Amino acid sequence: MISDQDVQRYRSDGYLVIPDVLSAREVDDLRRATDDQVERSRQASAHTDVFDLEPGHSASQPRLRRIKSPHLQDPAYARMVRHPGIVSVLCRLWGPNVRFDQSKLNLKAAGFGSPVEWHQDWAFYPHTNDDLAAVGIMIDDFTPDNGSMLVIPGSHTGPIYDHNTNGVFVGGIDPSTSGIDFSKAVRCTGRAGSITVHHARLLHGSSANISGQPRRFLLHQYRSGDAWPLVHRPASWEAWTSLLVAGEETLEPRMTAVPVRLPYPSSAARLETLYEMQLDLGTRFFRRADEAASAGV
Ligand SMILES: O=C(O)CCC(=O)C(=O)O
Repeated sequence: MISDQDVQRYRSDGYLVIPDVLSAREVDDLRRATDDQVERSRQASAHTDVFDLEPGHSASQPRLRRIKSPHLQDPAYARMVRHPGIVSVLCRLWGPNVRFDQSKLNLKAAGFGSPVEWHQDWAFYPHTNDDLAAVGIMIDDFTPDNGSMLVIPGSHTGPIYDHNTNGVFVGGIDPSTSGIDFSKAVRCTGRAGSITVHHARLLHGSSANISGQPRRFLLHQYRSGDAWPLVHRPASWEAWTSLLVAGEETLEPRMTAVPVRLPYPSSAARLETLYEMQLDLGTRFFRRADEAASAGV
């Protein structure tokens, strides 16, 4: 459970890093499940419904960038969706009703893990209120060198930035025109088994991993039980209700005065992932691993 001070910090900074939420056993289970998925990815020669591949991926040298919806792939991931240590934090922030949305696992293998350009999750999935957050589970130690997530504290109370390039939603912010002060960025580091909680409107991104240590990050999106999506309507009422991880269902979404920018028009890479969409970003902030390695940083 988090303290009153943590709740205040979340309200003012828009994020928390909470140490040691998972047991060593749970971390081991996640590592084993992730190693299994990397083995399976040897069979993929292009992106699939489950795997997003790094450039240079091959059967002999698997380079997996993302596992999509990992909670549907292995019980070790599925157990994390309703993890009491995670759900209790969200109940403390929002009250008793909490709903899961989806999960992804971003792998940044030692030496070549891809960067994620600056963005706000809210730009992808605005709701009727902004009690939405992503919970990131550190499967490895997150160090200053291995591509751990960067956030801009307090940015969750600011504007929703333009995530379009050439008139198309690319899921990333052009750093050259945004006016954002990136010198304010803070790195979320911690031991394996720790979690991050970041508000859906918080600016965040992460650099390539050119260190010798892997960085695997299991990310869950959650929302308050009374937040209703303004885009991406639920497939069915039953599917929607099955996502509640705490509390009770409601037919009365809470509406608040929140800034919204719709994620349209869609890019051709929309059906792939964030990484593919962000390739269309006009100017990038982070160097790719190959560029960073050749620049010696
Ligand atoms: O993997 C990371 O460091 C950031 C991930 C992220 O922001 C995302 O996938 O939306």
